[in-house]
Amino acid sequence: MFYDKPAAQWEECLPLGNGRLGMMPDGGIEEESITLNDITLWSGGYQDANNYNAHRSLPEIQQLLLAGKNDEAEALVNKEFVCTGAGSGSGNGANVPFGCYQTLGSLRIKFVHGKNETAHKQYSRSLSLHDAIAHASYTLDGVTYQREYFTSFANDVSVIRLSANQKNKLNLEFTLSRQERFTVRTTDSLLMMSGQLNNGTNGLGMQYLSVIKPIVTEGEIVHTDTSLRIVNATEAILYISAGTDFRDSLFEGKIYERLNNAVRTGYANERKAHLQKYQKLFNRVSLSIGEDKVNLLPMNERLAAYATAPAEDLDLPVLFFQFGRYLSICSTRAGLLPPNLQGLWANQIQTPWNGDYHLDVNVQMNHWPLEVVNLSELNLSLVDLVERMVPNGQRTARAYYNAAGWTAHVITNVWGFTEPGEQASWGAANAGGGWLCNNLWQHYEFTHDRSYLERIYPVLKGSAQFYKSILVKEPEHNWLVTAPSVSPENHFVLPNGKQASICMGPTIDHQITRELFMNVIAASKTLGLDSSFCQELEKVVKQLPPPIRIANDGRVMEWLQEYPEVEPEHRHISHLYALYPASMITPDSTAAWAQAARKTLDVRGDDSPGWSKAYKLLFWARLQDGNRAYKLLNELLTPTTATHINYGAGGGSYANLFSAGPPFQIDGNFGGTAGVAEMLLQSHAGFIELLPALPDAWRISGDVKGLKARGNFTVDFTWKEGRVTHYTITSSESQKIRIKVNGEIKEITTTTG
Ligand code: FUC
Repeated sequence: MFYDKPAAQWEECLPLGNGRLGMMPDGGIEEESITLNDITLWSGGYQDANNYNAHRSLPEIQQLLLAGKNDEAEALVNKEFVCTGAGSGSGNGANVPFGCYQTLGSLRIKFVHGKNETAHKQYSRSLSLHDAIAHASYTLDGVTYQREYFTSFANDVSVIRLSANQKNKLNLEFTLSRQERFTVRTTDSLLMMSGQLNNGTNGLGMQYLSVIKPIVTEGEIVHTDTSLRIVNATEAILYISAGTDFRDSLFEGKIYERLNNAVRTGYANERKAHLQKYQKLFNRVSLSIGEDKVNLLPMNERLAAYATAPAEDLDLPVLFFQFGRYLSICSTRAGLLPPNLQGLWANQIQTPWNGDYHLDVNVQMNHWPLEVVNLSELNLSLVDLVERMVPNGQRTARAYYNAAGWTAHVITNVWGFTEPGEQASWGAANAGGGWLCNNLWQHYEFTHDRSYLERIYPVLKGSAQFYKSILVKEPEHNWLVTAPSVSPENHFVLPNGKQASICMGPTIDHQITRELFMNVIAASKTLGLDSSFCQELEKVVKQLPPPIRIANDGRVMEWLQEYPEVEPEHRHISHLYALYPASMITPDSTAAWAQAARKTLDVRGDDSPGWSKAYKLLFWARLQDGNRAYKLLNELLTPTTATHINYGAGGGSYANLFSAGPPFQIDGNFGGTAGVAEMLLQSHAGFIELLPALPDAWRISGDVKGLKARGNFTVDFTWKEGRVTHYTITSSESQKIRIKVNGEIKEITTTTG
């Protein structure tokens, strides 16, 4: 990714990250601003926002729903069935107990250049996905200045190397700051910023510390009270170490330890160790489509050119795909936290929607590519997060539904929030817990790791216990359904003309319930556990509504009733959960359902926020319509600079390839990456299929190595003129499997490796 100017907006800065620390330099010439992040830095704190009386109003809410009085039920939900306190603070929760993911602050570097020339020459700024290293360089007054930045996967610090190609020409001053809650200190050779965020109760929330140590060649370091100056040097290396006390009271010592380790290791060795660790993950997958061409256009211009002639730049979708893999590697690691709404990168105190974990598609989408793009272990931070939610989820299940097991609604944070949100229309969705279980299950489907299945089984079982104990019989068909719930964030018109969201049995809930129960049954058989519980689940599955019901107009029904919709083009398409991420619909085995899904998508339309476009791309890939999937992918790559919230439309990509809702939301990147993989390889229908949704524009030729299929198979293949010309399926032990290649299903024996 290459640019010929410094970033004009934050969404043009190049993101670096090592799964914990993030850094986004803007490449400024006279002054550089670098946003710093730590994935754990959250305001707010642990709280119990359960309304323990809520279950008392459950019978009345359910009676109102059974009587078709959804509006009255909704009023009661708003009164009794929401969290106590401020909840998410309407998405602005930085100073309430829910909290907000926040920027760690900015590193500002002011450069003092020579006095003769003011205009720079030969500016360039770039990010290498292959190395996870960014560069900037320019010539001024006859001196070429270079900057190299990386967040090291080795000693877990960020590193910036600044240099001049003439002796003693490097003069600069740097400082650390934040919009609030910070103190800066210096010693002879260290710059430190520390502070404590608001926990929303007594103010004494999470503590953080950042420390920078410069090492200079031929020059000296001078300190002021709040900054360090580097005078007449030729090279300076800034080592930046940072952390928080999130689940770690000994954090300060570790910050200095990492800093000292990196300084001792030295720049060249740190860089080398960084490359080795990063590339171990990144190099697992290679993809090329058409002939490899070197594209020398700066990214802003390249995106603009792509928008008018996508077929001329077949490498851009490949870059976008690999960029998504890069962002996953950079924004999470096993044992830490999953990527949030902005992954790891935030430049505000009040990040949009608190930069939280939204459970009605967003955090799940963040993890959709991981298995197929061969980054399986990066799913484990989500597993940790979910396990830590369970204790509060059990309290929530009891408080609101008097139910066994655990549940979660629409939002969670690093503090284990599982209560409904503060408003019924979006906050009372029941799908959150079950949908998370789908992610946990996918990791098992791809890896077949039995000890992992043993680990997650109690979480899946607890969620199944919850759904089993809350289902009620609806009167028309005697199906067992959830009540109250909502179809995520959507609303409808009642016969009395009023609008409502609260309902009984939204389609997504019973699709999730069915899938979860089937997974728990399969898991219990594999592990030889709980046979009587499974028999009970088997009985309940038979009483659930069918996964897909088709309305009179040929679309998939989103609710139990054919309510008129308030917003037919609504961004959420939750009732197609059965198509993706579940695998209840395939164009061959359930053709009528597939047709209803197509109709549903056509009426919804394609324009929407980035994540919704990515979801539609995945749906069309599952429907094996490569050209429509490609259209959505290209729309996801539409250049934009807009940063205001647009719920309905306008998804695209910023110049740094971050996905725009708008605003910046990383799920569009991850969903897009999953979408490209799904166009090339699918494995959910009982066999591995190569090129299930290849668009005409990509027929020419291609080569992919290292993708993963369910059952722990590694898949490599090449194609020419739309036909697979060579393939290898590798597994640890030789196995017979079914594979669909060039339209034909056959049995093959895998290669061992
Ligand atoms: C869901 C979406 C919004 C936004 C928010 C973070 O609520 O409906 O578009 O993505 O998450």
